[in-house]
Amino acid sequence: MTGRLTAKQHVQKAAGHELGEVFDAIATAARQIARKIRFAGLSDVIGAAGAVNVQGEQQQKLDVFANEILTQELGKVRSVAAIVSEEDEEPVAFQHEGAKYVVIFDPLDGSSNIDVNVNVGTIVSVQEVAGDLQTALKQPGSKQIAACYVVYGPSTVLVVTTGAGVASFTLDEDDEFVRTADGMRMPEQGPYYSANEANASSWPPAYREYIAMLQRGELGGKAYSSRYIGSLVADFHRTLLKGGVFLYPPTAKTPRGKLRLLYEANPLAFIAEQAHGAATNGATRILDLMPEEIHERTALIVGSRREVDALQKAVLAAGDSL
Ligand code: P6P
Repeated sequence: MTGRLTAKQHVQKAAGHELGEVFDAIATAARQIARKIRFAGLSDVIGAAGAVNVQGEQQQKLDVFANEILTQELGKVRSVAAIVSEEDEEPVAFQHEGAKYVVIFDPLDGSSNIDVNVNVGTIVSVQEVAGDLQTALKQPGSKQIAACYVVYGPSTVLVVTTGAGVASFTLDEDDEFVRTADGMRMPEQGPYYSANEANASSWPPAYREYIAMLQRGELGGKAYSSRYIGSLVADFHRTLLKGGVFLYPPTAKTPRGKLRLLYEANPLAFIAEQAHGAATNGATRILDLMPEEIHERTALIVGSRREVDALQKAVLAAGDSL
């Protein structure tokens, strides 16, 4: 042990015992997912599970594994009333009398990248269940109690906010998530923009003009490089550490955006804002969006405040908002 705080101890200190237990369950699940991914090539867990999930996407075997582990570990925590997963059509409620949290997650985002050994991740949002579950799931992201993601890469890193800043934890040789950064701040402006430019022809024009403006170095005289991994958690983690902007605009195929509001955009927007960054759907702050259904999609532009503010200004001026 390095004498550093663990994720559970950090969350307990920042937000109390009950939430500490929730994050202990998430860390326990993440350890098992990380191990499964690390040795994926040696066992029969690569590739499709032969089923299609609620999103109509080919379920990968590791999606199923990650979903089962997170559901199992969170199901043991008395303060968790229910979970919502990208992999399940409906919420899964537990018989936990008086439980106050609903945990909403994408168990393994970007899992199709595992076959080529690219970073993938788990993304989690925690909301409070004051009344009934359906009401809790219609709260805006600004009501989140906590959020985190795990990026499974050369190292396994857990990044957490409980509303008092952003901390990161690295899985150590004792298989413990130990704190390696606290009070994380996204750089004011970054060197990278990150988007799938193959979709540019179907973006609203303001987005194309915005990228061209960055390429010309007209935002604060900054010359930009492009970085796109195609794994949301990896693209976000780089943006958090190095600054810049990640964009998934509306496209012809996904006019309401591709990414999911409840378990992708909201938790990452919460972490971004806690690190002095910003997140919008092009017209509205992500954390102000009022969800209508648990799997709804949104456009997502997230990153350093300077780039995100400039994008939202350009989209609103062009009247391109959704
Ligand atoms: P595209 C992965 O499938 C994912 O859900 C996110 O992790 C990623 O940001 C996005 O889709 C990539 O989408 O259309 O660029 O392949």
